[in-house]
Amino acid sequence: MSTPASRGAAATPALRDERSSELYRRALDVMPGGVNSPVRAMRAIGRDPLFIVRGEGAELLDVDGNRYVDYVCSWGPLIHGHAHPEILAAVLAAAERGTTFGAPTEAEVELAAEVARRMPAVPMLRMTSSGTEATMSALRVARAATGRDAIVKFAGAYHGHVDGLLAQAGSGLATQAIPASAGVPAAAAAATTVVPWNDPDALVAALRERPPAAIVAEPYPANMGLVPPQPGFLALLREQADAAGALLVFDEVISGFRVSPGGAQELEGVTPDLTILGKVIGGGLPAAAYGGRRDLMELVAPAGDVYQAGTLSGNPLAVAAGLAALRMLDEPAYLRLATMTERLAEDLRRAAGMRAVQVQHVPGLLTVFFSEEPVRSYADAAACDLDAYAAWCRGLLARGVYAPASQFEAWFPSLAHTEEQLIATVEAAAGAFADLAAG
Ligand code: KE4
Repeated sequence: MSTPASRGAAATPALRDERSSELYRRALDVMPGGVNSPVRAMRAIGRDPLFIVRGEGAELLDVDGNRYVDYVCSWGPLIHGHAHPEILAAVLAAAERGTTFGAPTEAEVELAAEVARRMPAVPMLRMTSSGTEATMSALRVARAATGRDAIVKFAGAYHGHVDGLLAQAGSGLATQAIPASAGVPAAAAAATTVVPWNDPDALVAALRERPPAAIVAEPYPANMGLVPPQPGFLALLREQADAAGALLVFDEVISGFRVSPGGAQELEGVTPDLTILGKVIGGGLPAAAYGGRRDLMELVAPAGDVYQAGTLSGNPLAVAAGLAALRMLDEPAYLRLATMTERLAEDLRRAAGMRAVQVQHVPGLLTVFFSEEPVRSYADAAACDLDAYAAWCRGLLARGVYAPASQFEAWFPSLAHTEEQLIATVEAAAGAFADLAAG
């Protein structure tokens, strides 16, 4: 299937987007910013959003007939690409039996058992419909278990739009954060301490000043772009959480089931007390979960007195899709995804030529930072050449490659990406870099 990208590094072709523009005008009249989630608006790369009509494997087709090799893949769920036949068949078979019951099903038990088999630190879980819900609930468990209110999070990490976590560091080294969004109560933000990622001294100081209920971290942060932990930093989180009497919560909504069968906690050999999961666990349908130590999860209603509920939690269609997705993720699949990611990262770095970029990657995730130096924190990521990234992204779109419309996101290669599409991607990247060089 040819894409504009397969035409290589030709001068930036114009992107036809009349239908998208017309739909966007209508959407602006009925939805805030014309979208149902901010990043889709593509404001960070200085263009209007593209309206998608279908996905096929690793490709997207938009309403103007443009075809793209997709590296957003719905921001992570689509590790098998779009409309995978085995996932579709599982969802259709479940749908024929009804779409939701508000009652337990055998498949939910099977999914929880599959997660427990992959993640020994998650012998018990509760499903939700979004990562935000899962994070909010996990922190409620941590607060109930410790009797503390404070939470430590890292600058640049995103755990969903939980009030208290939409917070940014206060002035100086003040532990009490301030709201990072309108509408967040100051008191909610004040219960959060925001610490720079990969900064051991700041972490130790913050824990000493205000021992928290929990430290919450993406073990492989992918919401400031992909900024892996420095060697030993995750082990330090475990050690410092124990020393402070706090829980360690790993948000593996992105890394879970993607970077390895048991997520980042398996690759890094660091065991959290609670784990947050999402995206791949739903196979492309709305599903997420939080889970962990049995003594903690037994605190959750109706077993315990931490209340949490959800009309569509463990929805049969999402569970069917999630089970189908996980069952196809065997060792050869993970090896293939890791090898593909490493090669794509190398080829993108080479395509940049004289342009200073840092291509940071872990299995199944990568980010091209427009930076002279390695990116080890949110401050480093924010110092990247955001305008150049935006222009490069527009050049990729014009050449048939749909990359994340923000320097602060990761690319999500999938098992559906073919050799031809990877080659076309690198050709398109070279062309977009050449445009930048030509000014
Ligand atoms: P949801 O509430 O969007 O299902 O999950 C929130 C969440 C939690 N934890 C991590 C590590 C996450 O990355 C996310 C959501 N990821 C973003 C993209 N980086 C979703 C895209 C969007 O917001 O539209």
